[in-house]
Amino acid sequence: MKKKMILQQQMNEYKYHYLFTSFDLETYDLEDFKYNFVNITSFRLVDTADVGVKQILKDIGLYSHHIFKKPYLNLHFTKSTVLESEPALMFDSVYVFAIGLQTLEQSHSLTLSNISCEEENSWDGGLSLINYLNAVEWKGLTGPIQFKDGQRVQFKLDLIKLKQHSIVKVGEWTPHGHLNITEPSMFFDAGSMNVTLVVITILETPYVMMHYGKNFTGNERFYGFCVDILETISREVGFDYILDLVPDRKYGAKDPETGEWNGMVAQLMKYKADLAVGSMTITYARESVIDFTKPFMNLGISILFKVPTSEPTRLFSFMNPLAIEIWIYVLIAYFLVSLCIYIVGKLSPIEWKCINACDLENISIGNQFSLTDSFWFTIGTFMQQSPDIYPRAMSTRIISSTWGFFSLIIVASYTANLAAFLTTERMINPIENAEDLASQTEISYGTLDSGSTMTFFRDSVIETYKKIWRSMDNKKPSAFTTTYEDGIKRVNQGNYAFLMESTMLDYIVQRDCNLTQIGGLLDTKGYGIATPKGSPWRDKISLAILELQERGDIQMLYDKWWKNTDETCTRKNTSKQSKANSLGLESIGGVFVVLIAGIIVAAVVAFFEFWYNFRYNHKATTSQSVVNTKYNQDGILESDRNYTPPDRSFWIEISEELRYASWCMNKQKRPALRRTCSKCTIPKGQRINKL
Ligand code: CWD
Repeated sequence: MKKKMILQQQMNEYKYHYLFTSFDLETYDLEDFKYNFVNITSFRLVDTADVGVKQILKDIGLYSHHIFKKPYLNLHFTKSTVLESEPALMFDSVYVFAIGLQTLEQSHSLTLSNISCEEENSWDGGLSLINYLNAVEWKGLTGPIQFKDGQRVQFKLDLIKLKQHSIVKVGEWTPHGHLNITEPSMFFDAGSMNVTLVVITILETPYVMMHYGKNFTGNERFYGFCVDILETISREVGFDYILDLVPDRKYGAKDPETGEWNGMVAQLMKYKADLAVGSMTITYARESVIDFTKPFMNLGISILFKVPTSEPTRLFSFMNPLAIEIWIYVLIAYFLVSLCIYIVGKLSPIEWKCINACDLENISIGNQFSLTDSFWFTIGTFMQQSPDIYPRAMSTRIISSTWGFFSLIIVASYTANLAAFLTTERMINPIENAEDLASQTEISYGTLDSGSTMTFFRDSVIETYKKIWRSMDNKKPSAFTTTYEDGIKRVNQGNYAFLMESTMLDYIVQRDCNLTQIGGLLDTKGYGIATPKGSPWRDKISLAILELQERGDIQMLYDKWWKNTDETCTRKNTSKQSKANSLGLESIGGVFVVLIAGIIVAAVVAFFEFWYNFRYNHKATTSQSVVNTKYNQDGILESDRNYTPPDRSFWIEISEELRYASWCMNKQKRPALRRTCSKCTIPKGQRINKL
């Protein structure tokens, strides 16, 4: 299989084993396979590390320099310090032939006689030369050389294997001793090997922290949540590790202009480390250049902000339980209902009462719903007091009961919400979520530099987040902080919000009561352990992470580093705050609808009552069995036997009545409509003599 095909099929992983039949593996370009733990095994003929081979190569170099003024013969014979097997074999055979000839020359003359084309005359020295060649024993470029019956019998083949950084000799094959493997561990699974991985990390409380001082060296310097996880995983999977800090103290972000990566991502891409452990977020951009294990922790971006100050107590705080528009609507409803009762009372004949009913001399008729009484009646009902006016007509009763129901709901809602307001401390919170943050300019905000939070806003297509990014990007001095501690410091100074990862945010707000989380999570993602692309450790570590999660080990470690410390601050329970909100129209608007419906029904009923009365009086005027009335100077209706009302239509009557009502006071002219006093039934034939 060609190298290109192996790469195309992505068969360059630790799962694949290749046995090369060529003796020239060392001369191939294996850069693409080196760090992927692909198993490549082969034999080699020329051991360039051998002292004898080195000496021969040195001599060839000197010779070529002497003859061609070049360090090596330019015959595609060599490639830097390695030697292809074919030229090496050629060199050895020429050398052996030269030794044979040299030995032959000592007993034979090497001048050749003429050759005849007719006769078959063999060369006398030929047999001797074969014998001398068979007798040659020499150590050439391809190892020890010895012949038996014209066959080379003494030679060795080195068994070689591709290790992470180079090709190493792992055994030897000889025709007599057969295969002797000197490095058996090289053929075992990476899990059981005694390997030491280079692990890079970044300081981030409580994930990775550092002991400073001479007493701590090597891996002992580091401690924290991620260090504990790494230690547990290394025992599970079976590897040793050297833990060190990433040189530029960055997680890793791609420069959009140069396309270059920095931080831990760059270190893994350059194969300078085998693993990157820390609060390293799995992102799409990173996943395309390095590999991540399964996440060991889930999180999202949130807003860290200073705890808002308490709202100062105001003189009119008692109004807070209801929204201001509700107060206005209640006031409007009060005026409307009072006027309606007044008008409906006037229209409804039942609301007209005889005064001095049995004194036929002074009989007069009055209405209990004067304008001031209507207002008094409505406010009395609203205040849950029983006023001394009792509506008698159906229309006025409908309005009264609807208004009573309205008052009951408003007063009950107000009382309940007032209790909540009095028991909770109100806070002034200038921002509630990311939208609030984006739409204001007073509070500045930022993220950690070159981290996934920064790239989240930079690459987002959501308008709010794009706006946040533009604001942060243009901010002078920079909105980005080199460490998250800087961000917290700026939040504590005030007027600054820090967009950060929720796990870290939880850790901070549990310890600093002056800080709080604003809103929910803007996204969801996870922390994983990063490896170079194609690393065999990725799957093994992923399995270990899943096992640790299922066993609850990761939860226990979380509790250890987040909760079981004395540093946590005791916070007042602020959960009630959000519940004590002013009641708005959307909560109690329905009660206004009921009230309006009641007013309309009452108006309709009043209309029919008026109509009924009109019909009744129309008939009565002809029979003369009722007392006709008129208004005296004091505005009281009085009976008037001399008064004969004009015979007018219903519509003129009702408009007259409404016009009278709109004058508001009783001290007006007599209305056109004749009123009846039910209590004053006049015996047939008797007439009222006097007003
Ligand atoms: N990181 C970040 O981008 N924002 C944060 O608030 C914290 Cl605590 C860390 C780095 C991030 N985890 C990454 O991998 O880039």
